[in-house]
Amino acid sequence: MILNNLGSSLKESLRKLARSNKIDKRTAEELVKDIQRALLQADINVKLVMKLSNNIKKKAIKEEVIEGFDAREHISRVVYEELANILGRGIDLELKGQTIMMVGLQGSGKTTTTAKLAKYFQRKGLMPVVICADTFRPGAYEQLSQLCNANSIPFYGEKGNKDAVEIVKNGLKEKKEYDVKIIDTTGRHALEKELIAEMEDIDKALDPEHKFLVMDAAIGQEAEEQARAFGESIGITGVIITKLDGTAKGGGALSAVSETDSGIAFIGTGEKVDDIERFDPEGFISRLVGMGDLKALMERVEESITPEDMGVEEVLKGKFTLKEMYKQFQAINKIGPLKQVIQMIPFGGFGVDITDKDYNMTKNKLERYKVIMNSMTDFELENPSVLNGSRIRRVAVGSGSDTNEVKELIRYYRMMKKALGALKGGKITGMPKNLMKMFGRQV
Ligand SMILES: Nc1nc2c(ncn2[C@@H]2O[C@H](COP(=O)(O)OP(=O)(O)O)[C@@H](O)[C@H]2O)c(=O)[nH]1
Ligand SMILES: [Mg+2]
Repeated sequence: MILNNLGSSLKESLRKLARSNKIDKRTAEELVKDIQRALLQADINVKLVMKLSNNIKKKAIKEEVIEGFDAREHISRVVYEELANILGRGIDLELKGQTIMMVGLQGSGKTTTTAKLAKYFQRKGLMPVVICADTFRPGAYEQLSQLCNANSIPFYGEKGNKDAVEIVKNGLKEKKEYDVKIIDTTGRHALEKELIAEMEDIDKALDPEHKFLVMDAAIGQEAEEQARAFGESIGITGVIITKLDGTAKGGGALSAVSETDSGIAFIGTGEKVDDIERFDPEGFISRLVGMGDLKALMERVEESITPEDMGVEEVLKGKFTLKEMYKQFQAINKIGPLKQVIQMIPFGGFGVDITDKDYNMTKNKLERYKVIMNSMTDFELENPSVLNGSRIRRVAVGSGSDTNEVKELIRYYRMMKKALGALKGGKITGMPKNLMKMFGRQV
């Protein structure tokens, strides 16, 4: 998917830049060409690519490289800002009672995503109910009610009733006690007048807090027209891109976001109800340009393992010793597919692009680190700063490793501690501190 392909080519282009303090015109032009190729291959809209590359070129050459940063960091920031302009800011989705209307063409993944969203809210401790307002597609009622039954999601529908607006009104009355109401609507094969008219009627009857446009990652360039049509008729508060697990490049759908006055709310990454992720453009782009995405990791971690597993309470109190890190290493295995998790961590010395070979190495590394920590005393685990040369030598011998590896572990620990410190202070994007500074953030 786009994340992998576009990500690795962007990273490759950026890697070509020497670690110098100057960017000459020719280097900038070559880089922009590489980036253009990567974006076009990912199916990003041509107009957007041209606009973006012009801006990158202008800014990369014109703007001074900020003191203390090298050319690569400078250009990363410019690329980051320009991509952020396309993808929009992330959308706020408050965890409270609300009504959400799902729209999109037939086959885009509306019904599946409706169930996924309900599940998402359940995981967050809310009580969602799903209402089936698709009266057009044969079997729509059965599909959604079965999906809901199989996943313990409360459901409302009226089999045989062709009046979608009436069903929605009845459903809202009948299911008053639920806090999040998610309405799955009809789709068509193409944009048709009837479809738009029905969406407008439901929109009026519902007055929903959110209107999510569901788009298939494989859609390509017609995404733009679709997004514009839905945007103009009912207004879109967020886009959900589905099937990003497949081979689709996703660039069409991504480009279409700039046609709606919104951003990407979620991405769908599989057929199962749990295969949905909240989308965070900052994190996404950070990953594209080769920085880790600690925020997405944190969200995942929050959902799949208990706070005790991660020693969250201690960390929030400002306590993060090797003991807490040890706990976290053990917990990481529980969040499984480790590979996915690791890709989101700014793993510093571990390298950002993870191939299967690297991944095994990294997994082994975590195991090695655990062995090393097992050779430390409780006092050392609780007070890592006491680990001086002689202690390090003792630990190295005791764990059958060498002092460099022990030092590497300590460096990793310090990096994590720093990252968690930033987390405590509020926003975290997984960006190194100096980059956050470049993006004008308070650090
Ligand atoms: N691989 C994959 N398949 C998906 C995803 N979302 C939906 N689908 C599949 O896409 C097909 C159409 O989905 P459906 O929800 O019925 O689309 P609707 O017509 O818009 O309601 C179904 O076979 C789903 O299983 C996704 O994120 N990944
Ligand atoms: Mg459907």
